[in-house]
Amino acid sequence: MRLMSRVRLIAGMLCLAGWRVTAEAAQVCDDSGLFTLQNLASCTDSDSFALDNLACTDSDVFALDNRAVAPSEPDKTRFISFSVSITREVAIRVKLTSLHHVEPPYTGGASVPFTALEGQVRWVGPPMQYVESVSSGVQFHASQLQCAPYYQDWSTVALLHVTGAEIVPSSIYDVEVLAALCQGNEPNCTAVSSPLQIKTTRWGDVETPYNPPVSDTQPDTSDISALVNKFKSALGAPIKARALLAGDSSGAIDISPDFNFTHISLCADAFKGLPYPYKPGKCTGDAAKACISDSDCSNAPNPTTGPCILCP
Ligand SMILES: [Ca+2]
Repeated sequence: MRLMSRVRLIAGMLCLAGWRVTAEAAQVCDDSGLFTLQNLASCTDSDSFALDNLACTDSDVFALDNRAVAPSEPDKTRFISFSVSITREVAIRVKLTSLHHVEPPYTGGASVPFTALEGQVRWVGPPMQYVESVSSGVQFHASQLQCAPYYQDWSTVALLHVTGAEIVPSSIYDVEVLAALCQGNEPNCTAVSSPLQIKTTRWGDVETPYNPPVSDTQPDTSDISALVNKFKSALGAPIKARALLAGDSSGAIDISPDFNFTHISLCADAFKGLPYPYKPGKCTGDAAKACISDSDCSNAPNPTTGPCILCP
């Protein structure tokens, strides 16, 4: 039996067993392609396993990797964390699915969802190595989100923490991996993994219990205590990716400096019910003006600065 015939037979059997198979994915490679099934035994409901999780490389290796993007639990308030196991160049796309829908609402101010920016996509930028503190020297990898697609082999980065002005509390992100052949044609490319959904916790919610999954108001005093421990570099203190809260005017975090009291102060404000203090977008007519909705950019006295966007 020819290779692709066997592939189609396997796909058909899996389809009968309940897995999804998409027609467009089957057309990505020709008969000369190699087809591999990876990690079939290790998937769970949370792993976004799907048979349309197919990517074709320039070398015609037709691979199915159901663990292309694996989440790190539990989630964080200003970072999303995952690993990418594919050992070839791919780009990581982050769709801003739901931004800042705070439930229950903040008690000390308005809870405004950033709906104008929902549906936009960002890309994970080059991973950089950072330290938890100068004294500890414990290293980790993190990336900032950026507007342009960026391709590399990410498999050497065991766990990647991603932040940016767009990674905000009480939000939902869909993370996808794009094969190298998508370069220059990302919007129409079909060599894309299934999305992995990652949620952020409430503003200032850096320690268990987290919301979500709990539904009560977070943060509580244990979150503040955890950040005090981080400031003291105490054993068991949260990692930077969980503890860093403060950013620039749009909320973008500078990962490099040692953890400082600003983050504890913001957590204390959040404990008091104060809203998330940053606006992640910018007005097209004034890149320096932060916004969360078009009205932020179009209102008087400057009616020509809209709309509100994240990327040019
Ligand atoms: Ca908490």
